Amino acid sequence: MPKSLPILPETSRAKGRIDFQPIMVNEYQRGVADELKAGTISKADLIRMQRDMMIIRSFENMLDAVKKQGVFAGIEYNHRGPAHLSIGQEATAVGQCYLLGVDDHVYGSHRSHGEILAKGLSAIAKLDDAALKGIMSSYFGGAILKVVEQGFSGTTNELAMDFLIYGSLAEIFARETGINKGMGGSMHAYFPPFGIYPNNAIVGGSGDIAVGAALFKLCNQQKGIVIANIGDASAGCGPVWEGLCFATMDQFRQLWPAPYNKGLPVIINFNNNFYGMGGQPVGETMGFGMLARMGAGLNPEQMHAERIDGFNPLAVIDAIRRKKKIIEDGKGPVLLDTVTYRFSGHSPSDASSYRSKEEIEAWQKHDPLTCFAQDLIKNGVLTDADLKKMQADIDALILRCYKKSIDLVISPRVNLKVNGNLLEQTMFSNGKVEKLLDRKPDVLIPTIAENPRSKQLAGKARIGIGADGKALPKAASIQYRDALFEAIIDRFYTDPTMVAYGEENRDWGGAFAVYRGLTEALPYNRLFNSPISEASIVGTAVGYALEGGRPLVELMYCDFMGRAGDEIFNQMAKWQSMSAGILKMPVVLRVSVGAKYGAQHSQDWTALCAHIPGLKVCFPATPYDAKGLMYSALTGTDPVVFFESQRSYDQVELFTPVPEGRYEVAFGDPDVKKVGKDLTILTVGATLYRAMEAAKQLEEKWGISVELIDARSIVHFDYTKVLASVRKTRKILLASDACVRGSVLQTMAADITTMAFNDLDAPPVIVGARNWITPPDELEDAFFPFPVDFLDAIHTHIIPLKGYTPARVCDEGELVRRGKLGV
Ligand SMILES: Cc1ncc(C[n+]2csc(CCOP(=O)(O)OP(=O)(O)O)c2C)c(N)n1
Ligand SMILES: [Mg+2]
Repeated sequence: MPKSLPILPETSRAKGRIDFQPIMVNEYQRGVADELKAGTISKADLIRMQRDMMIIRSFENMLDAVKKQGVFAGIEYNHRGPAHLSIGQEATAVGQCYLLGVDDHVYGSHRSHGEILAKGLSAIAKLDDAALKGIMSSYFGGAILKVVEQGFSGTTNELAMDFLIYGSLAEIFARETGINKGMGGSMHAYFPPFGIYPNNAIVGGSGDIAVGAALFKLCNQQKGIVIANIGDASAGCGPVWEGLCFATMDQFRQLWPAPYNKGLPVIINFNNNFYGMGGQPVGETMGFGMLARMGAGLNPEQMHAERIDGFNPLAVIDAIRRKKKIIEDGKGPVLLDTVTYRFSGHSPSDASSYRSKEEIEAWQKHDPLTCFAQDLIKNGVLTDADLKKMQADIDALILRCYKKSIDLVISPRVNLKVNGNLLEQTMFSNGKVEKLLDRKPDVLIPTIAENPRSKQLAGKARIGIGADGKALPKAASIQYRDALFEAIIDRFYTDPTMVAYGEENRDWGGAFAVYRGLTEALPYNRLFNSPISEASIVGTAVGYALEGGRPLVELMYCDFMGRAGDEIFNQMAKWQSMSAGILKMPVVLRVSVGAKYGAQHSQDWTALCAHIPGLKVCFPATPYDAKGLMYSALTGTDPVVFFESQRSYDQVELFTPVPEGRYEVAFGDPDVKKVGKDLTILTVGATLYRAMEAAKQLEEKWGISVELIDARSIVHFDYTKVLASVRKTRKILLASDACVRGSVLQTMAADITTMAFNDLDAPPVIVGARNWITPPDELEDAFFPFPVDFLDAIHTHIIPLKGYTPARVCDEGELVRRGKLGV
């Protein structure tokens, strides 16, 4: 879309051909002798790599025994949770981590115990004693350290290994002394001080999150690279492809200004063990033949894709060394197809019905642990006796950690049955932060006041009602979209980490002109168009936030939320609590609710978001509330789904003048828009204005005084004002544009009934959209709630309105009929 990139028919229509480059397959064919001769890896490091692979193998053998037999080393334990083991895959993890520092971040999958240990052991080998002590003593106030110190004698480095092994095992066993207090568990554990970032139980989940992590590093000039470790079968997941598309966007190098004009520092690494659970990508569920081929279609560099031998740790080191250089030269991203094999089943209950014994045995003959050990012995790096001693030390380490981690006194579980428990504290972090890094924000216009849009707004009234009490012309007053703009631009000038992206965010000015004026003010590295990839818009935002930044992303229509379902519901919502509050998720997701474009562009899905624990959800209806809530969202530390109605973008303020400067509207605080005494109407979103019209008719025609409350936010929601109102009026109607069945209004009505049953003269009544598809705009009055629907419901269920005949029947018989038909 940028005018600097003209699309010309002469070039677009010219005859030509696309030539692909060869993709290397297992190019590395060297061994220990070659590396020693070249002096690339020291003997001590070679020995450590063998040790680390053996630690991972012993750790997982122990878990395998616990899961299958309920006993390890003669000590019984029943582990109820999952254990997806990677026995056989150790060399891929250890080789990958050899060159990585703590600033290099790895994201993983459901099968990442080995990757956690490999990254941790690599970090421990690189950090000095002071750094290790600092990490261990500050992490959860030294709680894990206290356990591992007990009865321990050895070096700090060895203590750190106990810390890592015990902390990981305690995490898998759901103990408070685990690295995520047991809230992450086997599939979601992480430990940021060692550069171990979220492992994800959603197959391919890291495929877009890691791209967002790399975006953070690029946009904020942070050190290190990011690696996504995902399985071969995840190559079929939409979000993985979306992550790849996002990662390879031309704009990074073509449009972004220096020093940001570099490829994303990310390696998408497929740990290719040739199976999903039982399905086989090659020959059955995919068609790529070799996974590395995928890189060929993504950008002219083919993502520097390569197949490498993950059964040889040296081959993996060689690849990471070369690919890191490519990334440091600004030429990322990279795709790797790392060949490996799991001897273990997908999970302990897997009977390997999909593969033969002979196949497993053939791979076992190539077992990296024995093959690498033999190579080390052959080259005089290790002796058999060294190897035996190494195994004995590892056995003692694993047993020590096992005994401590199953002991409920040493390793208790979190008590979730008391008020203020861990999850009550970590579902939301409720922080307030003006800026997330101390850098100067990149802007193109020195001050907000000089922005052309700000100048234009400076001449407008701050409320849409003139001194004479009459409505001003719409253009004379600040509108809802302007109020959002004011909050957003303010944050851009304060928080250097803030970035905004989504579809048509830049030159277009945002789909609904909220961002008009931002294009002039912000360089590409802070405001850009994304691919039409809703999953990666949200998924990358999750990664960006996990790394410490503040993304403001947008879904053009609420209806597109399904495309980003996992990213919103499983990723954005859950990582704060799954990390026991270590990491924050300050993602603000703007979602526009349509009204005019029919069935797939006009749905209010607040209920979906409110249903998922961990998301803050708001739906302001007025410019004042929109600006104040946006300011709260963009200074908070929690994930927010910010609903905006397309009915509202040109709405002027009718209640409270919109201040020019900063102010907050707190989440959870509904607003009494009009005081009344006979009936409470509680609205969510743009329905407020139709409720106002209904209230006017009720007062003028029937003398019923309505108290009008705008929910403003849905999660949180403080019922205090609503209950006080209901205790006064003894009647309440709840209204929104969402389909009634399963809506947030149902929850609110049920809660109000529970809390104020004795104070009510009638049941709380809900007026919403019908449980239909949204019909064309021309028929909207049959579907969305309009004033007449309020009157019908009030007359039928709350107070008979003298002389009133309902326009549409909505009595018990009708509700039963609709229920039976599911409409
Ligand atoms: C989105 C999603 N779909 C399905 C599953 C169930 N599942 C768990 S692991 C797995 C196979 C994944 O295969 P691959 O990506 O190759 O990783 P591997 O298990 O081989 O490490 C499946 C289907 C899931 N966890 N998430
Ligand atoms: Mg696999």
